Amino acid sequence: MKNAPNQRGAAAPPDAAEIGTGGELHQHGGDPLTTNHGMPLSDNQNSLRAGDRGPTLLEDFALREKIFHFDHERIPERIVHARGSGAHGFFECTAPIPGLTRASLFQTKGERIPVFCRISTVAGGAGSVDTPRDVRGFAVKFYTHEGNWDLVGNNIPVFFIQDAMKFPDLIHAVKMESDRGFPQAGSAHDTFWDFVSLMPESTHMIMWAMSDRAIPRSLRMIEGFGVHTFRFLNDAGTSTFVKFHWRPRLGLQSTLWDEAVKLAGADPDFHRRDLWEAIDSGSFPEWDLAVQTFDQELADTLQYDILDATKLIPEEIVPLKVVGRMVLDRNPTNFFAETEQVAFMPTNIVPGIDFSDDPLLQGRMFSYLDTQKSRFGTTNFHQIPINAPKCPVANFQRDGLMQNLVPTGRANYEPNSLDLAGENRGPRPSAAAFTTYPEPVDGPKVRVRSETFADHYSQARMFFRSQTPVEQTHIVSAFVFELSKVTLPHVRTRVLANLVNVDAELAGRVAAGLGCPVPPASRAAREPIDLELSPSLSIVNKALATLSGRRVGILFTDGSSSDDIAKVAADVRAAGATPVLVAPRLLQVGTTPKAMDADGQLAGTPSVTCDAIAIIVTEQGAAALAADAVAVQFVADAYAHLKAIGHTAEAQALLDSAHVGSSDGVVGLGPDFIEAARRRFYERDVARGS
Ligand code: HDE
Repeated sequence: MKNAPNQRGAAAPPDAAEIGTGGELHQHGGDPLTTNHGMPLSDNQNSLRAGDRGPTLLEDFALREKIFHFDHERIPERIVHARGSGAHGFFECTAPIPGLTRASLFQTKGERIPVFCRISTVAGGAGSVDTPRDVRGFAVKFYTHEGNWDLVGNNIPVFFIQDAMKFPDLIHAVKMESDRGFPQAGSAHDTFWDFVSLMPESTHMIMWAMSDRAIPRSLRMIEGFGVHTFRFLNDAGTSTFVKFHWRPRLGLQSTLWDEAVKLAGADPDFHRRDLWEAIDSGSFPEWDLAVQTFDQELADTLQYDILDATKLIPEEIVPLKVVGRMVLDRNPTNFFAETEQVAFMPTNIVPGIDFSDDPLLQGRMFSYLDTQKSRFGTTNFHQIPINAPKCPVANFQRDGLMQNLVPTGRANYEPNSLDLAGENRGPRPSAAAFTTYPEPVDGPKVRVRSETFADHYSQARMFFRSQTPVEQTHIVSAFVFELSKVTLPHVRTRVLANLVNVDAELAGRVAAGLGCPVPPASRAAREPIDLELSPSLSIVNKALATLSGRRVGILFTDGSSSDDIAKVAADVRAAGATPVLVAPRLLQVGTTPKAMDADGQLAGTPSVTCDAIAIIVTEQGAAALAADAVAVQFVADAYAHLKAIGHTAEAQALLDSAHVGSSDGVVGLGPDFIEAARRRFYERDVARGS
């Protein structure tokens, strides 16, 4: 009889040969409940006590094991990027580039390899909300044939600082303040603005952080960037510089600040839920992976340094070439085992890809391995299934805390001559393996910042002036909001003095919003220049007209036509979106001819959770909803948040109560509504002059 590892047959005890390797967790219904050591337990409700009202006995090893394990369930959360959501998927090479790189994943058109992707906020703790104004981490682990390649990037193509030496200061400044323990997950406080105002190199990144990029609609609708310049190496060892870009197939989309704030209350897990539900329903998020490749000659023509992570190379100068796509098609089986325990490291690199001398990247190459030792307490974290490569691992590293492998043979050092020809001599280095690009290096050992890193304002200016007017207004509002929370006047003044170097009008508008004078420009290490604008940096310019992957709220109430509701829901589905039925009551709403259930009760499903709304009501229904503050807010918010509103003619009383004027995007139901729902109506924002 063969026994399953964690099961014991009631009859004859298994002999040693019959006991499996064991240890795997059986969760099948009806399996005997056991201790961690595999012993079946008869009672999971009561501790062992002396008499039914007596003290608990120290002997109760089952109670002690259970509580002991529970007490140690947490591992240290990530110092940064603690709050994240992950998913499995695949990367498919769509346009091989063997001339540029010998990396195995870019060789064969159509070849798919598994990936795990984790998208995160930066500043907040693991339990913080999903929608603060923050950078999003965008980390992908590619399980290639030649080891794991981790592309650990962000949704913004530049960074706050140029040198790893300043990273702990930056993070200390943005995280909750050390005496008071707040604010959580927010940059709108003294220490952050104090630090960045003293670090003019952060100005370009600050412009991005104040833009709508930092308040995304969905993790499925963000871009991703490797940020640093890397190298590709081909078979001949030729090096080409490369920057990596992820482009969402669903289009880039952000919320408005008011939406982000309301979402934080309506659904603190909005992004995590959105990603989970999309994958769960088979609507798999997808990104193109594109590269910008260039050589030293091109690098020499640029007015900034390609090793400076506070600079980007506009795609108008070096166009993007799509080389593959990533599809996330499977939710994690277990959040802790996978999303929490995944350990990304920029040093996880594969043959054909190499680092550049970017001083920020160089510092990261120490930090990630080091931090994993704190998080996992052992050097063996690479053996955890989510981190283990899906190709052979062969070396002489041995032992250590939580060693899960059982190496065979005598050879645990190299070279050895234990078994000259045979298996037992162990692995050897091979000439075809990873080799570092032999870049000549020469110079004195110094602690200096290169002169070529000195221009802190020109790209910030280029970014601001490349935005559409409505996006510029959002940036101004974000500065006003954040600086209004700063209590130290000299910090506000210093930020404004830096902004004058970016754009005098920007500084003037922010100062006007705060009600203070515009100070003289701060002294710039290098005078900013006017670079060519880059329209591709605007979200609005490249917004896709699509409903795909979006949510459309359908507000109805007693008396609404169930046929009309079904029709709009079908149209929404046909456009690739999810209809969300919202009513003042969850169940048995008195629609005709057939009563219907809602997906969400009105107060629990505000319109911020949707991308467009349809109002399907009778005159009576409209009158009832017009008297309901929650319904009025539902409609007013959809309008203020620039969303399409489709409605029955009878809905007018509700529209009037919500002060919805006649405007583009406020339409009847039918094809007009589906068409309108594909976009946001930025004209309303301009008209409002916010
Ligand atoms: Fe990170 N960063 N970082 N970072 N980073 C971490 O590693 C660090 C930087 C990024 O979903 C930590 O495992 C230093 C840039 C992402 O698990 C830590 C510096 C970019 C994630 C660390 C940087 C990133 C991290 C914390 C300056 C974009 C989350 C936990 C030299 C290109 C990955 C961990 C995940 C996580 C250090 C700057 C992206 C402490 C020292 C620039 C997406 O090792």
